[in-house]
Amino acid sequence: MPRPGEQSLQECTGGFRGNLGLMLACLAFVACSIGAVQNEIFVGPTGLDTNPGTSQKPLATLTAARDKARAIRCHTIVVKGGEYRLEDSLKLDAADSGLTLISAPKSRPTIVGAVDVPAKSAHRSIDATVLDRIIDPNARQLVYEVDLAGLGIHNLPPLQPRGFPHSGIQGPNELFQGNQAMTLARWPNKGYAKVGKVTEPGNGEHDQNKPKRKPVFSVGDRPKQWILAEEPWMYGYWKFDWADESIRIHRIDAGTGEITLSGPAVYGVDPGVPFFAENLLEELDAPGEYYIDRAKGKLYFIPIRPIDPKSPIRLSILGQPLIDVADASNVTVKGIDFGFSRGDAVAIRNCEHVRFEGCRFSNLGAKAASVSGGHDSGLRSCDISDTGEGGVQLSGGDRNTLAPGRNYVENCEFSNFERRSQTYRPAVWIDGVGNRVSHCYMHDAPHSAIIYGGNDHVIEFNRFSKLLSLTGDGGVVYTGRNWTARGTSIRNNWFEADFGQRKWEPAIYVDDLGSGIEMVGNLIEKCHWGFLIGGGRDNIMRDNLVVDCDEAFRCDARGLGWAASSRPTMEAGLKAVPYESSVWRTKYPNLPNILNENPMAPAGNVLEGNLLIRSGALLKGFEAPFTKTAKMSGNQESTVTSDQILAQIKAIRAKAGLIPDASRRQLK
Ligand SMILES: [Ca+2]
Repeated sequence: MPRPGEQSLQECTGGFRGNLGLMLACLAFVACSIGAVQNEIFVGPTGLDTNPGTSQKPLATLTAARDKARAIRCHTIVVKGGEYRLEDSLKLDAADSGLTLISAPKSRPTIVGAVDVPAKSAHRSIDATVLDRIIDPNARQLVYEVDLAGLGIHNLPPLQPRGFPHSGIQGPNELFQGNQAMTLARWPNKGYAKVGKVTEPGNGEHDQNKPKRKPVFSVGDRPKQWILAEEPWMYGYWKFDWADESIRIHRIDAGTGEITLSGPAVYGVDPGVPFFAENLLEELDAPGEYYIDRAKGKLYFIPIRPIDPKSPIRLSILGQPLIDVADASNVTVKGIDFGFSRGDAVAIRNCEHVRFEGCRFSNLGAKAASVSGGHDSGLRSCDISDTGEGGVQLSGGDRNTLAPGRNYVENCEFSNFERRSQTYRPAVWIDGVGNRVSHCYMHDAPHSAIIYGGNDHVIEFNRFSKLLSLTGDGGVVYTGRNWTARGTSIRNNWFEADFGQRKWEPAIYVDDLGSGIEMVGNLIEKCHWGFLIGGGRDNIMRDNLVVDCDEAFRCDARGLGWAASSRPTMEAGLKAVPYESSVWRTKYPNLPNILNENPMAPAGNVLEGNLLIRSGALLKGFEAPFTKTAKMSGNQESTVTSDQILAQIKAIRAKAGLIPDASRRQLK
């Protein structure tokens, strides 16, 4: 194995072609090496920032290592194993261009945004004013107490609302025992209770200009015991099974237990919908639950397993990204783990050729990464799991000029990436122009894997399984409601099995008049619907294999019926981009004249060479205006899997999903 410095030099000399920034960075590296003073800076949790930063005498903090790297113009920081606790983001910018942060051989350093809660600081609570509030008397003897204020921990912000309407948020202070996230004390402990009689549904988005009316409803007698709760919240699917939302409780009627929420849910509240209540000391009654009294600076919890220093208890604190890279080029971060933080692990903003490779991201309050602006930057061969608010937000590129971002997420595994908000927090959300998600494996989450807008992205060779497990009306790969979000290619993906609840869920969903999407060579197995095309235009479905699905294609003309009212939204989307400009006209010739046609009607769709195996009749799910205007040829239906088709299926499976490269092998 090359030493980190040698590896960096190889990468430098291999990448000279036409990149001045990289060339300068490499020249500085070579000069530094020739100078022979120090071509690697070492950092380790047991080091000292007054050390010289050698392997034997490493620095202690990443910030000191960055500053020293800048000062002596070296470009390799070797990060020794152990845990690095950050109180603020490690910020990298143009001054750090050319820098590589790499784990020391055979070690897995971890960068965290949490504080340790030492085992010796936790003791069984004997405070009767606390314990008597806990409803289950058997739980009272299980509760541990920690004086956070006494430990100097004061950064305890109030909870933020989460769910469908609240993107871009951070998690609360979360407690972890070992690698497991604990749960804000809640009722019921698992699953959901149901809303009873609704006295006032509240006004949602449809009359948002009127004074807000707070929802009022009954959920039975249990809330009568929450009267003393400091900051009770409810999380629910208040109207639809694709729109979750947490809302603070404003008032509980002591006599009836009736709940008044602090504000309306986005679509109002219906009787019978699922919810749970959380952040209640009264409901601290199960292993793994915790509660923080912010006013007193006290933490109460019931451990998942006996408290053991080998399985440390951590409280997430940092809301900002652990590493924030802005306006830099040719920065590589390799072989480092990130976790136990309230916000995103990583931000990559307006960068060129910045890459995180072979990193693990887990137990985060928000996302693994946000990649915005710049170009040719992203994540390669990383593992992302147990994140609160999705996996990666990926954008870049210019919708005015259609210049591509070429930012990417490749060869990454994503699982349980909607741990807190459960809808519309996909593994990757793609925006902008010309970005790519390839060779990823996305599985085990309640809603979509990929949601995209913008233009000309590539979604290829990915593998998907066990998605949309709790929610409805979503697709594994989803877009919609925009005539201009064209040019994305969804190709050669393997939709393995186990999607949704067999109600609504297609593998590929081009919702409400979405248009100009190319879907080619995908293998879709054991799904409810293979494709749902919501009445849009210029969509191409070619050479797909649909196996053992209830229906292969559902293609409607909703814009002529119930979705006709969305025309203003569609026209607003059209006017938001220069669709009549020469660059747009050249690329999307069907768009400039759209308003002179019948734009709400399907048109220009193509179905060619698709093969349906035990997936019903091709036209079963078509509406007439779609069928009439689509170009269809060479599609086949079959009940048997011939050897030739089996070989085709195996070939798609073999090429899709993760590639076990050197960085992935080190993750195992
Ligand atoms: Ca509970």
